[in-house]
Amino acid sequence: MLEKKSIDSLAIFGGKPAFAEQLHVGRPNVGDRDALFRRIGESLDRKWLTNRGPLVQEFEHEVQMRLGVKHCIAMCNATVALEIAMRAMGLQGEVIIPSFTFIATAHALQWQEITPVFCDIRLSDFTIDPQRIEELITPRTTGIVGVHLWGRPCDILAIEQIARKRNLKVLYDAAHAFGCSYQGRMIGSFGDAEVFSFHATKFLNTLEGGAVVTNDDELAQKIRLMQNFGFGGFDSVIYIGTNGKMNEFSAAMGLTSLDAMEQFVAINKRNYDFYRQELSGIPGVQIVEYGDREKSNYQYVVAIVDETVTGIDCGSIVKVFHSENVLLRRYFYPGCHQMSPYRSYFPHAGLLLPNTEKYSKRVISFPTGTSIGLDHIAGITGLFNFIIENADAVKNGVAGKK
Ligand code: T4K
Repeated sequence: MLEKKSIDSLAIFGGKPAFAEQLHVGRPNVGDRDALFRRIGESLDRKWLTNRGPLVQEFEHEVQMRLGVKHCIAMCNATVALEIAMRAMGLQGEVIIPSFTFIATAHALQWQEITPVFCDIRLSDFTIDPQRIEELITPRTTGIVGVHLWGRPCDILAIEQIARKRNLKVLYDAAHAFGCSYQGRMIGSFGDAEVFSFHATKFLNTLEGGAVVTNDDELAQKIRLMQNFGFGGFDSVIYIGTNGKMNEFSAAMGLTSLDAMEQFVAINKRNYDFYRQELSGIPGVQIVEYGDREKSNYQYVVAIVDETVTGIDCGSIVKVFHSENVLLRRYFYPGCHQMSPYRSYFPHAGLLLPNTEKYSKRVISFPTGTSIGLDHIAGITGLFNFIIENADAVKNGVAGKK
């Protein structure tokens, strides 16, 4: 790690990058390789590679046990899991979602010609604002999709109260929230269903993968049929379906990741605490907090940077870091309503989303996970502090390079 002592030594202005190798936000957490290869070897010996093999069944069972939920239907990824869950729940017409999320939340609806109606976030936790939800309900509204952003649960109590009163379905996009809790209960058994992502970049990964979890027997049965072409038995299709199945290698990775889950949490927590310590007290910079009262996976270390105080915007900071081989990300900028096709469908959506508009510009995600050590974090936070201390010069320099 190369320390920066002058503006000229920044890589963007011709200096040597601070890190010889790239540091990523989403480096996969990998458990015990021998256990993984043993599981993969066994599945090759069995010659059973997909279509709900024994490893997928074991993985589903483990998830159910750990979360205290009746059904886990493992899927090929969370996007397909969202699509299938939405369809099985009978969502149609309009569905209310936050705009401050990954684009898959919106696409999963639009893919099925259901209109995503974008709702603003509240500033206490950057999740969907229940006070704004009711204003968006129309006779065409059939449901609400809450997102547990960065693994921090949205206001489940308030959302479910509204849903009950207005007879709406509730699905949670829990892509980030495996291993997190809400009021002492594990995320996974709230609403009509919840969806996890087990993508390589997630806290717990199955290479690609996802799951729908639910306590609703009928819904679970429908989802199982839908993920396997609607097959009810050999040569018998009893429902419209698609292919959303998880394969055995993914389940092998998932089981191996589950074995190491406590270690992953401990490393993420250590990293988060160190980032918080090193970045606390910088005017205009707020590290998103994970309280001690709930379980968390600490997979996202996020800073909110207020340019009006720091004097430098997130876009410029990210550019400087990328030159230094630190691939900071802006999860999630801009809001979905600013992306295609939504920005042409709803050109004025931003008027109803002042918090999303403002805060999506201010968000930066830092590298963490098992491949990031305290030395890396010392280097990253040192660089961050250097950039903020020299905000004007860095910002002007970056602007001059456009
Ligand atoms: N809902 C929410 C709220 C989500 O955040 C997501 C996914 C979904 C739904 C849908 O879940 P899936 O259908 O994917 O299961 C990444 C992930 O691809 C995506 O899963 C994730 N959210 C999103 C937050 O991040 P990108 O487009 O930013 O990925 P990419 O290719 O830029 O990679 C991110 C970083 O990770 C890079 O710096 C490279 C690094 N990386 C990536 C991979 C795949 C590695 O170091 N190793 C790897 O194997 O979306």
